Amino acid sequence: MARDLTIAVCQTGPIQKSAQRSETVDRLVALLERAAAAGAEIAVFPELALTTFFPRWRIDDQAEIEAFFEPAMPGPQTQRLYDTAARLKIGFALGYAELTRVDGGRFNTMDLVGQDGKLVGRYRKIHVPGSSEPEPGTTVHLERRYFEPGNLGFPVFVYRGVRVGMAICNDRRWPETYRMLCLNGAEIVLIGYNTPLLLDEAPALAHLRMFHNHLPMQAGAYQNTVWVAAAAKAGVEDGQALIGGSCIIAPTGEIAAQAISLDDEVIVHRADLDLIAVCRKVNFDFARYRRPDQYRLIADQV
Ligand code: CDT
Repeated sequence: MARDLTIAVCQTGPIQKSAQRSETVDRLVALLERAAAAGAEIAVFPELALTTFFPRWRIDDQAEIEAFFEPAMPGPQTQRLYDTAARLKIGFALGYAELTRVDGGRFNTMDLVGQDGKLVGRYRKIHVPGSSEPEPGTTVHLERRYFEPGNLGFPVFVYRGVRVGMAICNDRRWPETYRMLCLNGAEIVLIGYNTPLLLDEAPALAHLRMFHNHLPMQAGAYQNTVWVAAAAKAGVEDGQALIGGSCIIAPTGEIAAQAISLDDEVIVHRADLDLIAVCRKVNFDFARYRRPDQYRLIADQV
């Protein structure tokens, strides 16, 4: 029997610092409703989809920092999104800043929520980029000030019978992300990102920002025979331009659907999961051809 899953990517436009959480959740609910109306069975939202991308600032005030974090998911402000998922029977993956209840850990996290509005699984960003203090000549990007590196590995969860993994922004540039997820059996990788259009440290690469967005995701999809669905937070957010280019990529490496705006936008594609086996047979039959005994350095050397 043919297997498929209809995926929606819910790109958002900028979420300014001045936006109330309730306004932002309104936007996410509207996107989820549009995704469901278009026949999607699962949706992916951006990284840190509930707030502005606050690591662009050095903040010292702990109360101000904590206001960007979610101590519980769902919480009073986000419950409506989960209720919408259950009502419309569409699950979603949502990026947010997680404050752990027990020990106050802080992670850049993405949760996968099921068609019943209940948590299916959690991923915490492994490749946390930037620094903990501003560095001269470099775009301020202080994720390492606010987030610990993820400690949950690269888990894969069963969603409506489909094996789904997640990755967050900078993770998408690393081949290890896709290989780990796919060795764990992923058939679909859901990604959220916030990517500045311009980097002070590399003006010569400015024209390549979108190419370098799609290149690793297309390569990751192709080399691991997996579907990739990636949602950007796009547009000018608190004075910083973020790239869009949200997309759905087939295991062939082809872009099957792509956003055309820098605003709230939904793109949808029916992912043919049988294509994975076809692509795997052509070039990437892991069980038959991979040579892990020859790859030791990949795991042993940074
Ligand atoms: N959010 C995130 O991971 N952004 C990074 C830019 C880092 S610039 C220091 C990215 O890879 O898009």
